[in-house]
Amino acid sequence: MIIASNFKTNYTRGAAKAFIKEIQSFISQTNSEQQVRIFAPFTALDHFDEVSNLKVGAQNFYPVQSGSYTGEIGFEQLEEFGIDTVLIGHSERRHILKESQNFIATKYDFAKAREVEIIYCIGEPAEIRVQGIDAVMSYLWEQFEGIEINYDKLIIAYEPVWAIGTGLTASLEDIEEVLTRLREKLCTPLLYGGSVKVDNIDAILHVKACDGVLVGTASWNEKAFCEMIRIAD
Ligand code: G2H
Repeated sequence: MIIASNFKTNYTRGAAKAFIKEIQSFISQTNSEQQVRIFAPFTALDHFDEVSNLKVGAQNFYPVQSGSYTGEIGFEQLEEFGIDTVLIGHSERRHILKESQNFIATKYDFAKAREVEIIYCIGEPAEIRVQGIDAVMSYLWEQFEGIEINYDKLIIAYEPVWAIGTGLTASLEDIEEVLTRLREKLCTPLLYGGSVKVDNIDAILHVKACDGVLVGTASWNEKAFCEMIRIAD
């Protein structure tokens, strides 16, 4: 299973590095076989000890190696720390930061050309969800516009927008229905994200076609995140 934590705009450099170290030692001590990802803030990126099934990733990047894009982080700056997994298409970047599908596709092409792992996020807002599964699926497929899905390092995270950071989790039936429909066309790992927590992770990981989770809020606590990895084991 893939168990990923998205720190979003949280953690100081020191706190994030301490978190990563604690998760590394938990994985080593327990010999966990889960594929763990931690999407830390840029300020916490560093050279971390190698733990084979744990990768520290970037939540974002600007699709250039380097250049004049004030305030942005280019790929050269990620490569310095050996970052080889990135998040693209997260709903907070689509909706709050106003990233267009066109720009998201440009970022995707750029990361794919650099052969890094991509966790590509998709998800529908509440007003689409109430229209039923067909409306949800056509909304989700639109979020693949410009995305070359035949990529062996692609992971999809289905994160309904109305479930993100709200404490509202999609029902197991809804998650299964969406993931099963995605599975018909995609042979890449499929994750669920949106208010995953210690109490519901086991049931979610047992959903058909679910290959893991992307966790925000509930993972911002070392003990809780370790517990989620343990439950997945
Ligand atoms: C969805 C998720 C992590 P949360 O954004 O990507 O966050 O678990 O807080 O809903």
